[in-house]
Amino acid sequence: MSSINTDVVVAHNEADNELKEQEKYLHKLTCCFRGIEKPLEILPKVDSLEDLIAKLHDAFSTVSVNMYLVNHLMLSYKSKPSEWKKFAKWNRSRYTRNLVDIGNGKFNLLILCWPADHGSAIHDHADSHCFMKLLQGELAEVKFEMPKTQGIEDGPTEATQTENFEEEKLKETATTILKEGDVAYINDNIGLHRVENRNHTDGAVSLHLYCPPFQMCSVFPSGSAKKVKCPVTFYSKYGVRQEQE
Ligand code: 2CO
Ligand code: FE2
Repeated sequence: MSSINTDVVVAHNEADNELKEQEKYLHKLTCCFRGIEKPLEILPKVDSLEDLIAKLHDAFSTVSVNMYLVNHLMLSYKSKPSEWKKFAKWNRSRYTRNLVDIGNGKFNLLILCWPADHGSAIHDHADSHCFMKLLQGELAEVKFEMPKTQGIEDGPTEATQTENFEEEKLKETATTILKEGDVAYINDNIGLHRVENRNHTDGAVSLHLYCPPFQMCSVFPSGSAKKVKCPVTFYSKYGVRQEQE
């Protein structure tokens, strides 16, 4: 006769509930967190990528999370290619997303490799927080206002509505050139962005932290308010190429 260890089941349910609570909490924080530009003197320094990951796990160990600390930790890491090279897998014709850590399901850390003259489509971040740190090279971040017509990506039924909806051109708000060490921050309340490596010869590498992690986001391929849901995939995980992508 098989038996169920009820302690294990209860522990799993508690962990699931904590994760859900934290997801809700993190989504809510996007209303007011706007990112910081410099590390904070009073907070701990980061020695290495391994140390960064350990300190991030600590920062996310409770339901409430100090986003200033998370931002500070991302700013404090000094890029050492020897520490991240194994994760940086390139594809010459597009940017790649390489998983470094899944942060106990509470956040994820990715290394993105941007070949010369390549960039992303305009996209959102599924109501999550997005921190992007330049590890090597330079990237341009072009921001856009979130279009007012929301929640109708399945399409309105009347033809006229569809036309208006498609015609609403996204409004560009700012362009920032990110250099090695810089950390950009965005969430859907701030707006949308497109990221580009404008250099014609050199690649760029960035470190991204998303919290909570997400599996789908929206892209705006025509530069209008018409959005398309897209799954986000990993080109490699923990330094190992994923063949299915
Ligand atoms: N958000 C994009 C992605 O995860 C990269 S642009 O910087 O946030 O693919
Ligand atoms: Fe992004």
